[in-house]
Amino acid sequence: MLAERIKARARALGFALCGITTPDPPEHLPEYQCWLSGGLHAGMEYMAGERARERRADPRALFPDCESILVLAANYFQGEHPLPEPAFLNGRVARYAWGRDYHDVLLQRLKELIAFVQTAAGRPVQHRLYTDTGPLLERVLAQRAGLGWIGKNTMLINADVGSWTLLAEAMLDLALPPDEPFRADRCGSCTRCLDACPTSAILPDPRRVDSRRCISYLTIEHRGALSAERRESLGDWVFGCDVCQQVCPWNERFAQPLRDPDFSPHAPLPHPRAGPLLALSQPEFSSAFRGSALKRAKRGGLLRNVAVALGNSGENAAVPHLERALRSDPDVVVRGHAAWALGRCSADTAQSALRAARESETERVVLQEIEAALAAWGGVRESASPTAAE
Ligand code: B12
Ligand code: SF4
Ligand code: SF4
Repeated sequence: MLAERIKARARALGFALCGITTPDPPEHLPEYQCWLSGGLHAGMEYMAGERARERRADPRALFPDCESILVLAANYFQGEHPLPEPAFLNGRVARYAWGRDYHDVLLQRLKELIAFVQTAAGRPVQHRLYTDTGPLLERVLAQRAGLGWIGKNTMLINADVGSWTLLAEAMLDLALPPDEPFRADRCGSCTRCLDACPTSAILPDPRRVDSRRCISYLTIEHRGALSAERRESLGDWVFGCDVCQQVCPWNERFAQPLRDPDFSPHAPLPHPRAGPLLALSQPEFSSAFRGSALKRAKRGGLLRNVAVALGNSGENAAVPHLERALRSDPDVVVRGHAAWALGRCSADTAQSALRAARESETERVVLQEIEAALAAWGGVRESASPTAAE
């Protein structure tokens, strides 16, 4: 049967899961509307416009001749790669970004799958291919194609594979028999992800993530300065966040480490050294992260996050890296966040670096950060001093 042959080919191409669904409107559209009306999309305006809503409401608005949708999931789990010691000098990066940029990897696999579909169907098959690249509610389509359920952390979870998966779709003008939707909810009474989320970004009913609080959004999508409260919430994450998946029992029990070279960590990943990261020029950044998902944060965003992670460590060994960034980084946001971070290190050198920068800095926003950091430094200093503690 054609559908079975296509699924077998998808598995051979490195997709762990493949299901088929119709292009009918998604039944979980109200949850998306609720997410938007609460402002939970934060600054992602591309999720909220009228055209964006219309297209997500009806996949046929994207491709009127669509007869069926192949929904695929690729497993990117690579096993554990603990942070090397001293851990604070390394940035923590979400697993999905350790290897090659999945948009490139999965699009290539989709194209190879389409070549097979056309040969097997014996005719040209019109198609549209997506992997996080179009206005589709991908997880809802995956659940409807039988790939798994949407967990309380809003991830698509499969009982055999877990949730370390990335989704992709091929819309076809070829009729294929749809799979049964996955109706069960295997989360049961578990609340581990809700309890572990460092920023309480997961809202339970209906299942939604408040992007304004989510570390993944803040480190990857948010441009410009972060508020002081948000900076503290990032901990040591410099790109994305995996906490709500790390704690999920379905990943603990069933995630199978994969030897897929496309998703294997490429240097300087999985845990790049914070010092060298904070010193990257624009050309060095472009060259280090060419073909990597990290380039989405852009140089300014990634270096801002690294400065924040070093500030959150409060470690004095971070001072020389932060001092250099405050003195000479061309990006105002990076300099401002480096100043904030220095305000959280108790060494005298942190204070001297802030005072010296106050003399030479010309940008008002950075000067404000320096003043605030000097004020904060006094408090950090007192709480770090043994005399003050007595
Ligand atoms: C915007 C976006 C984000 C935003 C918002 C995330 C969110 N949860 O809404 C931010 C930047 C925070 C983000 C973070 C991440 N993302 Co993202 N993101 C997207 C994107 C582009 C759109 C998601 C969306 O439409 N959100 C709006 C909400 C309302 O829709 P939804 O999440 O699909 O939720 C639906 C269900 O919850 C459903 N629903 C609600 N209640 C119920 C109840 C039942 C019973 C059922 C069946 C359904 C249901 O209704 C909603 C739709 O109406 C998709 C790609 C795509 N086009 O779908 C990737 C995508 C969801 N992201 C992905 C990944 C990998 C991540 C991260 C893990 C990356 C990281 N490590 O940092 C984190 C995970 C954070 C999290 N817990 O969600 C993968 C998820 C793969 C998977 N196995 O689920 C996707 C599918 C990209 C891809 N092609 O693989 N992401
Ligand atoms: S990705 Fe991190 S911050 Fe976002 S919902 Fe999951 S645990 Fe919370
Ligand atoms: S941690 Fe528990 S509640 Fe959260 S998604 Fe996994 S099984 Fe569901």
